[in-house]
Amino acid sequence: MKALLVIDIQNDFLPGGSLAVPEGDQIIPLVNELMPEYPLVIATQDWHPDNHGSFAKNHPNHQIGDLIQLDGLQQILWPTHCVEGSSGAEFANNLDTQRFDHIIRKGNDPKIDSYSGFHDNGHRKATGLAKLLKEKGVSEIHLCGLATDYCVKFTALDALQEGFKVTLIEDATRGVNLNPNDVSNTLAHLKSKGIEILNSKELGPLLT
Ligand code: VGL
Ligand code: ZN
Repeated sequence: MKALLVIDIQNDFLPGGSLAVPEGDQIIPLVNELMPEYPLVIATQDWHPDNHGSFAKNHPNHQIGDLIQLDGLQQILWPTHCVEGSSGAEFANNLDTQRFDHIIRKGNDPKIDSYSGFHDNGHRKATGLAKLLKEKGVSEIHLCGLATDYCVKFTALDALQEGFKVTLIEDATRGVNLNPNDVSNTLAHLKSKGIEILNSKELGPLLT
């Protein structure tokens, strides 16, 4: 059975948000079209306490974009985003959230970031997503959402490691591109690991 994972389509990652992904809003109509095609749809939500260690403002001697060590792991410092309960953390208002069967929140621990929907960045704690997918009999995961070069990437790699067949729907994702080639390098890396990169138009016959 297939499942669609909808990664972090939240206001702060859309144009106008605090960590805006260029064109992040443009994937929403397509994601709304795709969701009804899957027997199981799971959304992730980046969900940080205000004192989260990935926020530049919580490190007075550092700026956005700096690399620091956070509890033993390398961490990029981000603008404050997706603070639990804030409007920036809410799903995009034109996203059809009624189609979600489950929501997985991640990034709650102030001492560690969590790009993947499966584990924190140190693989210290699981979110429960792998267990849920296995209990439902899922063998194949299709991915869409934000951002290609962070949360979508690490969710895809963890999904592969958990033994799922993984497909990324390229036109239903957008990336941050802190460096100009980050998205294209990410897609090449994922492909080299065995993740299929498809356009939504190529999915048709696969969605049965
Ligand atoms: C994300 C940076 C920080 C993402 C989340 O959803 O890709 N990126 N937190
Ligand atoms: Zn975050």
